[in-house]
Amino acid sequence: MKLILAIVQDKDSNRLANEFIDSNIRATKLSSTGGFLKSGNSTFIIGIDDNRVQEALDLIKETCQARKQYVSTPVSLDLSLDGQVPYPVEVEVGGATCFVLPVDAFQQY
Ligand code: 2BA
Repeated sequence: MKLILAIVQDKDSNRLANEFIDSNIRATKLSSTGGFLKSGNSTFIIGIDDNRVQEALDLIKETCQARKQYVSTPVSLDLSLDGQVPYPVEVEVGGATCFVLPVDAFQQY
């Protein structure tokens, strides 16, 4: 058995949860926050048999799309001005960031 941790954008999370139900893939959805953008995203915990890992990853890949986002970053002006002005920087947020971990034991009570 493996544990997949999949961090996806909130916009894709409901559709992905429904795809998991349709495919009989058990998952838990957590609300999470990206460390860089500090905005909400969703993390799925998926416990799955080894022989279905690729199926789950394919489903995530098909369902989640990359999008561009703008983040307002204070930038120091290298001029006589002392202040900082917010400067919009384009960031491409990936469709999904996935980790696949081994599972030592799985028990349900
Ligand atoms: P955030 O940390 O909010 O990052 C959003 C996007 O900002 C990233 O998209 C990346 O394009 C950009 N970014 C992140 N850190 C950066 C930096 N130090 N400098 C410049 N740009 C930066 P993704 O890479 O697709 O990541 C989407 C979300 O997945 C992340 O949201 C974070 O919540 C999670 N994530 C990505 N890599 C991770 C990792 N190695 N470990 C844990 N979580 C990760």
